[in-house]
Amino acid sequence: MVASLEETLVVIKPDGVSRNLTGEILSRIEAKGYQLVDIRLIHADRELLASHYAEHEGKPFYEPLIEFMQSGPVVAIRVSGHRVIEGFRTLAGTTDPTTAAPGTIRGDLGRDWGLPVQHNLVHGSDSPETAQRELSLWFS
Ligand code: IDP
Ligand code: MG
Repeated sequence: MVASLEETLVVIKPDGVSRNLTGEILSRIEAKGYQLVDIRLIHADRELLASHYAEHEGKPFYEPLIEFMQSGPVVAIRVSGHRVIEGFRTLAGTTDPTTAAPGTIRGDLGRDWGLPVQHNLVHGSDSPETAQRELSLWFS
């Protein structure tokens, strides 16, 4: 029996788009073998971001995060593949780009800029439940 296909939400954050890394990031997802199912360039509003990042409300980086995510366009992508949720988070690397492993998107392309929120290029859903919720928010 073959495990069922999975979908995840990837968002290329404003730093990735403004640094012209959209193609590089899409290319890593494609080269890994995942399918791009849908893609949108969006200027996200506060309502969408507050819902997307609800779990972080009250944390010290919450307001800077919401402002950063509104600072320019982002690219939202619906990506599919077996174990793609876990697989994309492995491609992305850990949250802090300074210590993210070389070979990952954050480790190769990101760095610390001394700001209250980490500019780490990409978001990826972290569980099947989160992926469903986030995909319906960004692709409704
Ligand atoms: P993730 O994106 O690796 O899943 P989360 O913990 O969900 O990380 O945090 C959401 C985003 O908030 C991160 O990608 C990063 O931009 C920012 N962030 C998280 N933790 C910190 C922190 O301790 N300092 C600054 N920014 C943070
Ligand atoms: Mg997260």
